[in-house]
Amino acid sequence: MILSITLNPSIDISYPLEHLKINTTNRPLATSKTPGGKGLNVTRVAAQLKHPVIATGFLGGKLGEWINEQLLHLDYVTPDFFPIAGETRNCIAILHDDGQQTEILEAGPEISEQEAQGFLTHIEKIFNEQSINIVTISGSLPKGLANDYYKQIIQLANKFAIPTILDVSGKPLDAILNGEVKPFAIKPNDEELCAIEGIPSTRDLKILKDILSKDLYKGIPLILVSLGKDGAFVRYDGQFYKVSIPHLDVVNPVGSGDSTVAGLAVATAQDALIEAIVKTAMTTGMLNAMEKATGCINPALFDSYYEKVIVEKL
Ligand code: TA6
Repeated sequence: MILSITLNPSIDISYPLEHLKINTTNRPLATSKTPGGKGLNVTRVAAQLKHPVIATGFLGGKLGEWINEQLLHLDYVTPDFFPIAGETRNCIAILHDDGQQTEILEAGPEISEQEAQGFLTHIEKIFNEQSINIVTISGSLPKGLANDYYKQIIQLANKFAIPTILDVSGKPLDAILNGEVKPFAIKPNDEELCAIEGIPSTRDLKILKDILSKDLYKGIPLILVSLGKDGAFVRYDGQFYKVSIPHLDVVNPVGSGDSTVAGLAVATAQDALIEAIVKTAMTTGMLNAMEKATGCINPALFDSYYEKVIVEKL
């Protein structure tokens, strides 16, 4: 069983537009609204692989109720959110001009000290009562939570010997890299990794290898750096891997990183070997990019794309 943690969920609104016009009115021909925030995309894709998931995090207000309601209808998903006084947010993705993607992400509600503490007790209860074999932690920290809040969650999971996959960026990721408490895996993309280093984004494997060899990345067994159409670069137990993927006709790349995390989580929960873990993760990421909906895959295509992922030891 996966426990997916989304501290700042959202209703993801997608507006496809042929052309985005600035400083005037745009009228999308279609609109889709889905429960989102990175962790809920992880949840949906893991469930599409028929892997049971408990989805948790903070939910509040009418938008929170809508998300909970939607999740209740999904097979393999059990929502178990911690209620808050604030209102859950909306996030907008505008897909326009031949594959461009402009996102408007609300900050979300403010979490009180009491709610922050309450949530830690809530997940401790889940760890005690459910048989969780992996935890995914994804997305931005809502206002009111300290940058080391993810550390507290990982510490709790570590106490129960449950591995964690952390997919966050910016200061919360810095806090983990510079701290003593480590997750099992992280999944930065090239931009996020290079931002930590303060260098322009690069996909040069030699440079990426030098970065991941630094002390800052010690203590994290699995690091998967996603490189978009160029596949991924992986470090697992001190060994480096280059991962190549086939050419894709990309329909909507939003949520592909989250879908990669879903694949990582499912294969890790199934005790797969590293090559299979990486292939599963890349396959779910690719399948998401080929769907219109965010955080969604077509499981019927899984095997054929899985075969096309090449993992080479370096
Ligand atoms: O990765 C895409 C996405 O998950 C959208 O679905 C949207 O909800 C957003 O990212 C949220 O990101 P955040 O880091 O703010 O949680």
